[in-house]
Amino acid sequence: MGQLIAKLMGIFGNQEHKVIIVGLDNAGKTTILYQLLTNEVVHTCPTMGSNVEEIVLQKTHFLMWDIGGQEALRSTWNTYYSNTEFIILVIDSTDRDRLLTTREELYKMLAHEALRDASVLIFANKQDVKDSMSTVEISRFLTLSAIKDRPWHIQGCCALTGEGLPAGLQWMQSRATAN
Ligand code: G3D
Ligand code: MG
Repeated sequence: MGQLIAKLMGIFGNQEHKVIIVGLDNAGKTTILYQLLTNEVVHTCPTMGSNVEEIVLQKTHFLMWDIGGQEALRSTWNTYYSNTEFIILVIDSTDRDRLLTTREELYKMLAHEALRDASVLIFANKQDVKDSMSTVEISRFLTLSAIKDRPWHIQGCCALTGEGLPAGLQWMQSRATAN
């Protein structure tokens, strides 16, 4: 019975898909979340706990958890993992110095049992800044082509204007309805 209801909800698009937004502090996670929600730039503060918002795209409901990215908080990320369908990894494309740390955090997440079935959307944010790293450069550094056990997608974006965000969300929506 429960399965039937779940299936019917799937057909009618009322199923909620859990998304966690992760990435180092200052990457633009909170700005992305509120840009998606309101199409406006909000004044953000470093996120200490988490922000959670529902975003609906063509009847697909995403429950998005924006988790604080400071070093001290990264060890708490795994408390948010259960039932996650999508990981949005936000990268500050201007932050060359910390791309290695991002890479380590990415592979730690991919190795986590609770995230075994999660797809990954990578936002290469701050593409508006001159000399920011391109999606090709970031893909190479993160060796994304080696990820064969799940769907992944990298999308360049600018959270301040919203450019690139709809395309990323669209990818998630197509994955969500494909499952
Ligand atoms: P976080 O939630 O990942 O920690 P925030 O990051 O959303 O709080 O953003 C951190 C800073 O980066 C903010 O600047 C924000 O305005 C800026 N930012 C976010 N996205 C972009 C972008 O696409 N381009 C540019 N140029 N800046 C961006 P402040 O100055 O408020 O700390
Ligand atoms: Mg934040």
